Amino acid sequence: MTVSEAVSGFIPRSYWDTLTEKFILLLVFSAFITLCFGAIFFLPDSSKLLSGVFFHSSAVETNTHTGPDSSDAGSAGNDDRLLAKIKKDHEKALNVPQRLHLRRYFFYFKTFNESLRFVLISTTLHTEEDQAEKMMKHAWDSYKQYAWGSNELRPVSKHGHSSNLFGSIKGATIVDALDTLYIMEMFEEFDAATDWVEKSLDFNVNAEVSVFEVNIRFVGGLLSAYYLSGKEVFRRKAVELGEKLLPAFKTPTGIPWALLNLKSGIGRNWPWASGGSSILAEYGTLHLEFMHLSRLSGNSEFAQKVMNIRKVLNRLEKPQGLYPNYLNPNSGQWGQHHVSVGGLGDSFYEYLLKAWLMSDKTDEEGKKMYYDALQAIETNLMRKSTNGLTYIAEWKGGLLEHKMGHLTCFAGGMIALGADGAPGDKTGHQMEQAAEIARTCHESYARTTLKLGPEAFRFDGGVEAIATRQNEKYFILRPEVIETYMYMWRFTHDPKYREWGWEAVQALEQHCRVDGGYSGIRDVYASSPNYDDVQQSFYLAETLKYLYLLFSEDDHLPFEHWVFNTEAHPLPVIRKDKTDRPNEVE
Ligand code: DMJ
Repeated sequence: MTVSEAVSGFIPRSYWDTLTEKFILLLVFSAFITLCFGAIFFLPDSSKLLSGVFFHSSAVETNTHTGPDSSDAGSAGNDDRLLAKIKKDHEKALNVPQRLHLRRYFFYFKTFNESLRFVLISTTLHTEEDQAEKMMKHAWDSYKQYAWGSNELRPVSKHGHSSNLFGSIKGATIVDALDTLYIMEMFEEFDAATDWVEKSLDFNVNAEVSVFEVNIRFVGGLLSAYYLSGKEVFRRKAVELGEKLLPAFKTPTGIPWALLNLKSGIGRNWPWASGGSSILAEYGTLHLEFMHLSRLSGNSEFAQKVMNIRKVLNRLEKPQGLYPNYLNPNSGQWGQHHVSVGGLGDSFYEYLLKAWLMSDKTDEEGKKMYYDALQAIETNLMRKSTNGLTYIAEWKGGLLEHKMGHLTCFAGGMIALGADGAPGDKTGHQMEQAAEIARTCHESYARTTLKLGPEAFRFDGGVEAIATRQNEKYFILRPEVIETYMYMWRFTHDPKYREWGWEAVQALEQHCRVDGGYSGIRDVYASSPNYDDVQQSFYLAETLKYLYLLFSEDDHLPFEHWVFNTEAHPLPVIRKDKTDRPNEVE
């Protein structure tokens, strides 16, 4: 006999039934209350969950020290200084809109800054990441010591070097390196560079410059420096230079000249370019910077100029859907039918894809042009060697030249970056293509004596991924292969990409590092390096930055918020929602 049975004998049945019901109800109710409290105390913090979905943790959050060295007082002090520095930079920028009276102003740094979703200070510093920073320090210090103010450094003879691409504009290395210094938290060096820009960077020169080179290195470098630091001088200089480039578009079609005298505004094309043509990779690599110039100046002319280039291209018949490298700016007709994803063509394709990504995926025209072009490239230019190496050949009037340039190796990263948006279920296919190209480019390094890639390698005459011509055996510190490793690492996390990047670091240290900086080499198949004595500005802008990012956390300049211009200068995605003003073209 149970207790309830015993008790029930003294109490009327109906009363007992009512009591049981009430008891059960009470039990259910208290269980419910316990559950609710449990949910409040034990479920994960919902605000953190939301911030994971909508925002990346801010620099401030990551440095409240969840990282491995949170107990390290020295490091905490460092972080505090860095945070104070970043805050100061950003605060200065908050005054920007009030100071501008000249034009209608589209861009609000404060709003932009509040919506910044990238981490400026990583929580962990890998040895490899550290190594990239040490290399940057050596390259920068050497430039500063021997060539300060010149465009580039001659690291062996230890003096300045100037190529005629920049006319008599000076300081290409300083402007190209600004954002790398900032990203690597080399703030003392960044401040020295800023000071030089403020006092000495001068575009009032009576000299002819390459519109493309000046745009990707100077305009791109200044824009990134502005978006990272918020310093007004960079915005002002970028817009000033952009305005000086506008006369290049004074042609019957609006397709710009390759060369422009910044004082007279007179333009012309390279004398060697087919029938006076402009070059696809040059006029096609202005879009990202010019859209940002319109946004930062309120002057829609920049955007109109680059949108017009699209119009001209879209009116033209394309052989097999391909874009020839030469286009006459007077007649609007194609020149010689030479198609390449390397030199003369490369960054045109890159900018179609990135224009779409940078527009917060609203630029449907750019998107369509990119995926259509990539399909035509796959059909007509992409081939597999006898031993299974995928490469992108060059196309000359329907005939293939089975050669791939170091420059073409950027395509692995580009295809990976675009794979996610590929139409018709092609994402997996494009990721495979990207991985195959990365493997081929790695082979082009692995098959040399010095373990650095040649300028161009061939797939004919019984060779695969090897340079056969003496004038294609040089290596000038180019970034494209490392760039592709960086994209592939971010998208796949396959450790081989970091291993390959590390191989490149070792080869650079062993064969290109000299007492006065880093030098290119003339023959990667020779048993020891013969230096060309030039430290290219893109070595600091691109090669070392991509190496650093390859070994950084993924939330360091995440791709969903930043797009890299072709010189590796990060530009923010222009948001279509109200958190930021769109790049309206009137
Ligand atoms: C860089 O200036 C840019 O990446 C450009 O698009 C191509 N060449 C160099 C680096 O190799």
